[in-house]
Amino acid sequence: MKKALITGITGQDGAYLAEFLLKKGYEVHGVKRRSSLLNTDRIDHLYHDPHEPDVKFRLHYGDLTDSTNLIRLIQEVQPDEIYNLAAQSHVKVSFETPEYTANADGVGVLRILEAVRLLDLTKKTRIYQASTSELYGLVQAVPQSEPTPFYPRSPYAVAKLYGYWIVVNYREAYGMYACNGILFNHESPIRGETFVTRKITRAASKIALGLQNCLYVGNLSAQRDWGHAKDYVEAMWLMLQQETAEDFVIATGITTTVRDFIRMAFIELGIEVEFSGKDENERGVIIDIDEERALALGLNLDALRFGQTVVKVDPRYFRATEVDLLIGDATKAYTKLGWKPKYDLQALVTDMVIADLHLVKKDEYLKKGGFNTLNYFE
Ligand code: NDP
Ligand code: GDR
Repeated sequence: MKKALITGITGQDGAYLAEFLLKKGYEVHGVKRRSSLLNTDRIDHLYHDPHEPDVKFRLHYGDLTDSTNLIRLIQEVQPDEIYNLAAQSHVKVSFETPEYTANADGVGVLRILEAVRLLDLTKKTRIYQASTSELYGLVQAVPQSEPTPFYPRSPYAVAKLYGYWIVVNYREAYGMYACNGILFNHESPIRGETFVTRKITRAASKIALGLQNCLYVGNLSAQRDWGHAKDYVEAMWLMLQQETAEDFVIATGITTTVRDFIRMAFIELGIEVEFSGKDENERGVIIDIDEERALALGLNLDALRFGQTVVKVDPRYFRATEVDLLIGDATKAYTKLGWKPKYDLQALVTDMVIADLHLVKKDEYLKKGGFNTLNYFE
């Protein structure tokens, strides 16, 4: 039975990858940071009491900023495969925490590579590094593929640039099986709530139920190549099953503006939104409501009206330096890995909106029954 060690297990990709590898028969070890509250919601369905027999999924405390911890964990687990998914992964937040981001997202990668080398596991342990389309940053050429030059545009991307190159260097210097997945944006119903897609699908659901008035966003014209995280974790695994380690772009090849993603999310709920105005004054207004669809979804029609402003721009969400356009060319992955995404953008939007609508309704139902919060301070 193969053993995998996943850093970032509590994140979106960590959860989907753990589920994927467990289905493949792996023993999965996840690295989790200590936090004052449990933050294992995404992986609770995979967890079993470690006292039960034959437990295939185990969690360990750890942190990418702590080398001795990583050395001990890797020694203990002796993994066949390490998936380094842990990172301070929010681009905007990286402008506020640049040093920490460099430590975790850049030097953290080195710590893993060094641990494997020091423990003499270079021939046994294969390493996947979560690299990113943010490396392309300021557009040099489109679509972006493996040979496209990098031009990072945030402390996050610069840290990931170090991670990318240190993986290449250790592969060349020590013959390690280490590779970079240059993954374009991938989303899902368990995407972090502050990334733009999830922020949109949650807000659209709340607005449709009359629980929120308006969605405030930043740059509506940014274009992203959005795929589904479920498809992308399969590509990570495929990269570690090849004869030789190589780096791969993973993308859908379709790019969409934030504005169009918003339109699609509202349309899913039977609400048509039209945008007008420019830059900071741009806004999205309801121009049509498909009442049949809205009623079928249990929306609050009384709370929705034509002409209602449901999207506004708030410059606080602008970035000091922006990545305007990402569109990936994953031909190498199609040919060499035999990878192809199963979800298109429409299927992704539907999956996210329906899941969020359900979640918001559930929260509201619990709130009405007085069950959704425990008020410790009353
Ligand atoms: P998430 O933000 O959902 O998850 C990040 C994970 O890393 C969380 O489990 C988090 O733990 C953990 N983490 C953060 N800092 C540390 C640290 N210092 N030590 C240990 N663990 C830490 O990200 P995603 O799942 O979306 O992304 C996974 C990886 O892929 C990241 O490296 C990201 O940069 C990269 N990536 C993501 C893309 C995407 O579109 N999703 C595209 C390309 C690359 P906690 O729960 O405690 O915060
Ligand atoms: P990104 O994702 O920066 O591409 O990084 P995010 O969803 O945060 O932003 C995408 C684009 O939308 C614009 N935007 C907003 N973004 C957020 N978060 N909130 C807003 O209100 C908003 N309004 C407009 C942004 O400016 C940007 O252009 C993600 C992360 O998962 C990284 O870890 C990963 O490496 C890359 O994707 C590929």
